[in-house]
Amino acid sequence: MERPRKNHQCMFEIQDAQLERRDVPASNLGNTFAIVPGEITKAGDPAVIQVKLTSDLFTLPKGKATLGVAVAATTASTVQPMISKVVNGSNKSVIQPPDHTGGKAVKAAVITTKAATPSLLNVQLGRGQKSSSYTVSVKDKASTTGNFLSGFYLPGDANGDLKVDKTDLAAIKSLMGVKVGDTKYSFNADSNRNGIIDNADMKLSQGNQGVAVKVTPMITARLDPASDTGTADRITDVRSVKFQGVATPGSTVTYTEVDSKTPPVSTQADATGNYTVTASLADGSNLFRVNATDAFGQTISGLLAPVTYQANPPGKV
Ligand SMILES: [Ca+2]
Ligand SMILES: [Ca+2]
Repeated sequence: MERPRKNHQCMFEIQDAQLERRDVPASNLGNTFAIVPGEITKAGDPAVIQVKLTSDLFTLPKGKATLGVAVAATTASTVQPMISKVVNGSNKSVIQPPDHTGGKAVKAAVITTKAATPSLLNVQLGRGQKSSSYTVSVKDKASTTGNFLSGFYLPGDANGDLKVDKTDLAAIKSLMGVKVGDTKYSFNADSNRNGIIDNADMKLSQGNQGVAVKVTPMITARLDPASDTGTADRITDVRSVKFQGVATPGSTVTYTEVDSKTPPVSTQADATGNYTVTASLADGSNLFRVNATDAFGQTISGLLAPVTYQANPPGKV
């Protein structure tokens, strides 16, 4: 039997596979900039997620912005998470009241099990203020326990480059009246993600003009070709191999061999997000888990393809 869908339910897909990405830029994540996991551990008790806006990672020309957040269960979880409140450091609610003028309650033609209606948040970062903190409380509709993901996105960023500018206004304007299910429908242009692109989305984009986010929900990890002697097959006779990649600027990147064959190594991504790390190899196969933790509170984790140390690697002359 199919579960009845709520009229107001709109799609917002966040998959835990996105936490496991490796070696691929997150081009399909659009204007989603952070995916933060949470867990409801006790039935009836909300889970609490802390996020931090920092002046290094968020450009807010008017000192304020609207951000969107939605929660969804992880693949294995039966929890039905919903945002119960979001407060700032002074314990004041920052959730915008629903806009009843724009939302025409379009029934989504394409809906996923990861569906959730986002909440829009009014966030601030005053001039000279280094950071501001927010607390998201998430409870389960059916009072069960389980794991979920919170996805944060930038409303008004129609082309998913994590900047809101005139290009985005033009994109939204060109899609006025387009509904979910139409071939032209753009998830990113639907700023409030209610299934129809209209004036409400335009207003959000206008309000967020100039806002930019440098947090990115991805990490790349590439074995330096110079560390892969002989054939390019990840079999090498180099003991200390170099990896290069990209993560959120300033994030801490850690490589851990899953069976602790070698000690973990850490580095910090630079202001443009680039990092390099040198890890030592034990004899035979080495399996590294990569973690990147950024100032917003997001950790991205991925498992790399194994790298093997061997005295005479194939193709070595
Ligand atoms: Ca944009
Ligand atoms: Ca909309």
